[in-house]
Amino acid sequence: MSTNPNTDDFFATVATKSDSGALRGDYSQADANYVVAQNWDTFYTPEQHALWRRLYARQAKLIPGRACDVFIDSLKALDVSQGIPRFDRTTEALYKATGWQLVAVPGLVPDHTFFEHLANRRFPVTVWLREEHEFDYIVEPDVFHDFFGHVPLLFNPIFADHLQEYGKGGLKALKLDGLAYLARLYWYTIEFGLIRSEQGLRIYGAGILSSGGEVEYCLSSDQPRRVPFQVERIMRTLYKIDSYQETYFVIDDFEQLFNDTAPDFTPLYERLKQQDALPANTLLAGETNLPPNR
Ligand code: HBI
Ligand code: FE
Repeated sequence: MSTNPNTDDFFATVATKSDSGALRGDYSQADANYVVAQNWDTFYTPEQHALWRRLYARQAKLIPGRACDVFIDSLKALDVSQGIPRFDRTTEALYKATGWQLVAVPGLVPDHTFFEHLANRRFPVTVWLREEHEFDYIVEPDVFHDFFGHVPLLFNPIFADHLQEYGKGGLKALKLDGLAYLARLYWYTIEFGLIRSEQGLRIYGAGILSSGGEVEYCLSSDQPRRVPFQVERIMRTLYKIDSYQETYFVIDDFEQLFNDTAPDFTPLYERLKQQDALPANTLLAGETNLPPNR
């Protein structure tokens, strides 16, 4: 784990959990890449499939007019409303579409392992499902967050290419002591990103799309800031892991995400190490705060 003093809470949390062995999930059967068998036929109870159906139904009702088109279209095509999906089935369709595969993991995996998977177009999906009392809120990613939130976007070729590049960038960042910065980029895009559309702001971030409350909040509330995407600004900005975000960053399209994160970040990391991090609720002088959807 990084000893960089800028490291955000999320990673401190993960580090603590890893060190104390308190990560949720059964890691005893995992291979060297932390991959396990999903064991779909035996692992899940009827009650867990029923809980998935309820989670799915709630989110599916919220997303029309709020999630970006590719998320809505891909989710529909995935046809996973009726129970926890079989990863191998999805992989068949996904591999044809963008060359990505899903791999089952016991839960959070080490940074290096996570980046290795992405760099090789494998998306790690947690096997276990949250419990009933976590219906509204869960800290660690479970199968509902990982699958429902992340997998639909992997059907978009530009997003899919971006995520692979992010994985390669992660492996580089580990060597350059830039992980905290790259993690902020991931957080404010892949997890909590907004995107412009002709009809107004739309969501593509998985952390929002798998959340019961934030889907509405991020687009309609007057409280948070909505700031045009800018890589260096994001990498300077701390984030909240235990509340709705105080700032969302808005991309124009997935090409922007891909293009603006293509450069070598080595000089950027060096510059960032000389600067203080910005609080999560910062609005810089001259920065646009985009209005909520009406
Ligand atoms: N492991 N399963 C899993 N899912 C993640 O999103 C994840 C992880 N390990 C590390 C990690 N993310 C971080 O390195 C990135 O979010 C930056
Ligand atoms: Fe996630």
